[in-house]
Amino acid sequence: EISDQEWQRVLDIWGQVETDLPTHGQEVIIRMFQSHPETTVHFPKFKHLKTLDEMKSSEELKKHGTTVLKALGRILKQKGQHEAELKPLAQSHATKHKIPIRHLEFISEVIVAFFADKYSADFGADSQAAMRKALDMFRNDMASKYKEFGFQG
Ligand code: HNN
Repeated sequence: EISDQEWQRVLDIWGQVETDLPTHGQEVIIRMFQSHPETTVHFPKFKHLKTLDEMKSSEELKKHGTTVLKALGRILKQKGQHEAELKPLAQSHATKHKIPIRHLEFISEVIVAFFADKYSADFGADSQAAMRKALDMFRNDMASKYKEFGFQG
């Protein structure tokens, strides 16, 4: 169960993230690629990006990061009532992209660590814990949907 206060903490920090989705999105994707290189296999279109500088200068990577954070923000704003937002995403990630739940966990870790670095004053222990709960819920619900689509994740 996620309390109103916890959702408030999640959406407060999200408000800061939304002031610049492309920069935040870029950083999340780059941190994920660097800390979990196995996630790059899902992205043939980024295979040519070898160095950190190349990743940083890729407009395509930035665009994808924006897409991911936009989708995540839409979900978080539902405060758990996210069936309509989640279903199509679970379908494409299960049946088309075949993204293991483990990889969803990687990005969750990256998001919490990055926000904690960047917003140390406004994203303290309670906010981090709230964000973790929200991302756990997202991932659990993705996992159940995956099973409905016949993907074990
Ligand atoms: O559903 C779709 O296929 C639309 C594109 C999309 C969206 C809205 C993708 C997406 C693609 C297709 C990219 C393209 O066609 O340009 C791929 C290959 N994702 C992946 C792969 C991996 C992946 Mn994700 N996504 N995504 C979204 C939206 C949101 C979204 N995706 C995620 C993770 C962790 C991974 C593994 C590396 C991911 C998350 C967490 C989210 C936020 C809800």
